[in-house]
Amino acid sequence: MILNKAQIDAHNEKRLAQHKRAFDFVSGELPDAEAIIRKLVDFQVAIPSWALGSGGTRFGRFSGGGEPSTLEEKIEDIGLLHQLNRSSGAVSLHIPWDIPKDAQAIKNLATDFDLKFDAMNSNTFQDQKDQKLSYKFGSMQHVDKAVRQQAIDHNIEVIKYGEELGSNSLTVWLSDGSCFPGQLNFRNAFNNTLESLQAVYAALPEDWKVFVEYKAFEPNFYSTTVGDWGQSLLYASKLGDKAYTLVDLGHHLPNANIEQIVALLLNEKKLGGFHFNDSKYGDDDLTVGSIKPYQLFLIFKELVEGMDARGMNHATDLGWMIDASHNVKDPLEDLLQSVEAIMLAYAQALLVDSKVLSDAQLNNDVAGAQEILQSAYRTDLRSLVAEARLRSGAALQPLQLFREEKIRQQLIGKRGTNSIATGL
Ligand code: LRH
Ligand code: MN
Ligand code: MN
Repeated sequence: MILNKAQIDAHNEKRLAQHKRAFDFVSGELPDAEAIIRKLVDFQVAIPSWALGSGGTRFGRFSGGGEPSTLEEKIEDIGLLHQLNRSSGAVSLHIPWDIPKDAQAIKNLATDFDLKFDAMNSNTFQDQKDQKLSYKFGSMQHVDKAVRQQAIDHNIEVIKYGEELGSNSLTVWLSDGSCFPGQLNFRNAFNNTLESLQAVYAALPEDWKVFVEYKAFEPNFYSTTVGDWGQSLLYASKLGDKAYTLVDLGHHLPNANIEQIVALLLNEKKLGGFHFNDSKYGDDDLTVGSIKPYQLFLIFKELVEGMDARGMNHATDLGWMIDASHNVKDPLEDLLQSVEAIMLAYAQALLVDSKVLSDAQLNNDVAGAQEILQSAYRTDLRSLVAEARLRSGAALQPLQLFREEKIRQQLIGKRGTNSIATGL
């Protein structure tokens, strides 16, 4: 392991007095800081295996060096993140980018780092080297039944890998759609996709869930066959109780009210999982909270309220995953920032007094309702999130420790400057 407990302790020791001052100041003003901290300690966000290398754009890719080139190295990187913040205790794998050659060995390695396997992701949006039929014109929607069957078989294979690793959910994102009017019969595309998903659903183990991820556009630019939450909800409803919608924050048309979508999906018992990221224009996959942190808070406010209304466990009843990666930052620093942004938004949402807000709503007190939300959002809860980390044995300032210990330089020393992570 690159990092040991003594290094974390030494880092925390140096910052303890300053942290205590900030923490005492904030927590003294809160009605129940301890309840928030307990929830923060439990909350874990899965790290996607495909975010550990520099994500390229279609114009270029600039590796920072020391990228993990095997599944083992990816798990080591996620283990490192989890040591630093104790909030990244799960991995989300993408097949075939991360085929486990020896599933038991991979499982053991993950257990050594205290990591679980969250949703497995299938991939029918690229053609692989030895693949028989092409997905150029779609996979589950395809006019040729043989292509649809190939996509079904692939998803069933992904479930098998997931079972070996101890995962219990499958995320299906399809790039299926069309680029030009007339290219596709929408109804046939929908019905073919539904039939294919039904075949995958039939192969789902008893205790598994399937998440149907939607996306408005890209790579298809005229229509997408699972293009929005309405379409995803249709598929999920027709499939059955084990099928849910997955919300990826970057997959909406501009200005979509994602918090309202989340509230309604929860209300319908059909919200299954999340892909966190941020964006300014499209599916930019930028660091969570880097562009629209208030939106992130509003989404968490709906999540907390909706889950509480249904007596759900925040930490375990939805699949929480990051889906972000790009060109210019160190991927591990980027992921530390994303997790921090998620924890902060969650903490702020926990601070909202739902009873007081509900009273304001019942009285049509619009200004009052806004005050309640914004005063939670503007409370600086960074020291609470840090306190949760401290109590779980993580670093008070994970990113600083990553830099102090020159972890990227160590990874480059071990893996070289040209190692390339599989993924986007
Ligand atoms: C599609 C997507 C989907 C994929 C991932 C690599 O844009 O969000 O979740 O699996 O990116
Ligand atoms: Mn996604
Ligand atoms: Mn995406």
